Amino acid sequence: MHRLWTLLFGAAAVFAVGIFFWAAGKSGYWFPENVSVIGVDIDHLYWVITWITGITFVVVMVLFLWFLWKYGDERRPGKAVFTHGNHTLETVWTAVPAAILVFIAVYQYGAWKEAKFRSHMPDSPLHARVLAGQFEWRIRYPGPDRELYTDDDVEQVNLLHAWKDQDIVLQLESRDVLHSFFVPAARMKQDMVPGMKQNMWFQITRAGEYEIACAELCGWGHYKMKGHLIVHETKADFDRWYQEALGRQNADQRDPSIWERGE
Ligand SMILES: [Cu+2]
Repeated sequence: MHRLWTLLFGAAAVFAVGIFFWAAGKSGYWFPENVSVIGVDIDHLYWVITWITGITFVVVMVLFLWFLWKYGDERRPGKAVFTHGNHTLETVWTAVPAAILVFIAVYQYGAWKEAKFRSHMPDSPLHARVLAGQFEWRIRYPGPDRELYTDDDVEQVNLLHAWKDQDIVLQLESRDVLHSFFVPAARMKQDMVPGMKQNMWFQITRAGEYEIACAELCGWGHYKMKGHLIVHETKADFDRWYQEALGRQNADQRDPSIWERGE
């Protein structure tokens, strides 16, 4: 009977590992293709850590199942022997994970510095301010004068426009609870804390439309807190879009009927 359980446990572990490899090889089940400069390093780190934890998982599971199998035999003669630890073994299994953690800490330092250190923030003008709130992203562009809250600002909900190969520098703020600004295709994520201004920066290498998701459970509507990052081919394309959006916004604001609609 015990051995049947061992087989069942073993089957669950093999199944989990199998699913992992199956999903990893299937597009749409894993991360979207990386389209950012920093994403190359992040993906590399992701796989280094996945291999370390994966190998550890397999070794631990094999040992675990082997012990279950060996000592699960009811016909084993004699009494069970209890032991009270082994100093050498304990030292080894504390030192090895500690060494691995120190290795990861040192190894990831370069990528973390590029992605998050304020001293590595590109020296480019602010692209947009992102104000998170339950349950939307309000995105405000400073416009050609590069100043927020002036007449040439454009404000949109859930749409972040930019252009290819641009240093996109964002200012992130939350007006209510914790949110997290996540662009999976760029491998960038930043928590947003009410009362704090955070910066985020990245560069997209391919024009297209990418998902922006909230990665912090922020309330009942968390699931629908989704935006789109639209990357134009050139800055000229972006500027064309900007002028059009600005014109439309100003026309709407001048149109008095907008205030009467539906009221
Ligand atoms: Cu949220």
